[in-house]
Amino acid sequence: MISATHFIAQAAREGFDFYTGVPCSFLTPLINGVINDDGLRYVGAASEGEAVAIASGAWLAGRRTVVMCQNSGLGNTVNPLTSLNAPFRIPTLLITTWRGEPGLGDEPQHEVMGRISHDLLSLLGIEHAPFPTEGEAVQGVLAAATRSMAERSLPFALVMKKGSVEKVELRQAPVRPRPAGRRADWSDDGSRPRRIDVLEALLELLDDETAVIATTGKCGRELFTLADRPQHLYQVGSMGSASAMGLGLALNTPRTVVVLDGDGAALMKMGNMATVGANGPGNLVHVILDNGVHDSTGGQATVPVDFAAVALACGYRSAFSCCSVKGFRIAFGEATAGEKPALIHVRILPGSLPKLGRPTVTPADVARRFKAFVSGHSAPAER
Ligand SMILES: Cc1ncc(C[n+]2csc(CCOP(=O)(O)OP(=O)(O)O)c2C)c(N)n1
Repeated sequence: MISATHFIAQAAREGFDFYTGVPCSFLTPLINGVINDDGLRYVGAASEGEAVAIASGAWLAGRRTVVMCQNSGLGNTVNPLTSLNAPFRIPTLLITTWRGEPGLGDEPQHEVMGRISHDLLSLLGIEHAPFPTEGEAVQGVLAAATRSMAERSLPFALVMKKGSVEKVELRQAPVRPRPAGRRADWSDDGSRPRRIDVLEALLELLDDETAVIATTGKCGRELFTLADRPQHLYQVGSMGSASAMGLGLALNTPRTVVVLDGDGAALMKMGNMATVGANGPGNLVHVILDNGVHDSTGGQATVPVDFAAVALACGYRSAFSCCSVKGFRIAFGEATAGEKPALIHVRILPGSLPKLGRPTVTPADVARRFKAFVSGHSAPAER
């Protein structure tokens, strides 16, 4: 058995300073140790996939990240690990437990995942090693993980057996609901804009210092077609992860972060909004471009939701509704000048440009260009 403080201190020596995840009883002492540590930030996520995206956003801001989860949550990480971390080459230290280890006599719901966890990690192309169970082994294991992450620029996993870490009592401040945020409705009789009209208006309104993360599908493709700049990140995959990545970034940079989401994507990972609201980054503007359909895949209907109401219920400090370019301009001005996190729900028309480009810069290059922009350096800084 090792102590959580020893692991955390050794990890800090390797530069790991940002933790996120979803608990597991095997992980309890380590998570408690991280939460108890005033020098560390732990972001509790609603799902393990969200945690992976939050960590990716934090990495873009120059942090070294750790994602902690139960192996039954590995399934929830598969989408961002394969379509975000892999193409964008974003590393993270993934600490996953080994519930259902054969011979352990664990609960039936862990049996299958217990049998396949290591194979699943290998299939995902993620190098992995056992989580250390002796104090003397910690430094070497972390050094090997760091080396692999630096060489491959991909996640590395440590698989934790039951009883690896000594018990730690949790000291945690209660999470209190936030006071009600402000709502403004700038819906008018103007004709509904197309997504490209809103993006054009946004590009006029944006300053050169703001970081923009665009959701998967035609949103990012339209943004790229209008303008390709280091301050843009086109999240070509990981549907639903834009706001989580935006959160991880916003918590670690003074820059304003604008997340461009789709209604389908926002619905897919609506738990993200609860995490955004609770963590309350004062520099995040979350824009949901709501065309009522999955436009990028042929226009299949989504379900109607009052996203401004959801945002306020989740603790966003302000939320705006609009359905015209004029309304969007007012809402964006108020959102950037006012209390954040802010959400702008823009109702738009389905449809896209007939000739739409796709980002020609590789995701890995987009990520490094964006990371350099966020850090304020022109040359990419690899960590
Ligand atoms: C996990 C996952 N499921 C499905 C898809 C396929 N897909 C790509 S874009 C998209 C629609 C996104 O809808 P929305 O967020 O509303 O944006 P819109 O296309 O309307 O701009 C879908 C379903 C995907 N990329 N990833």
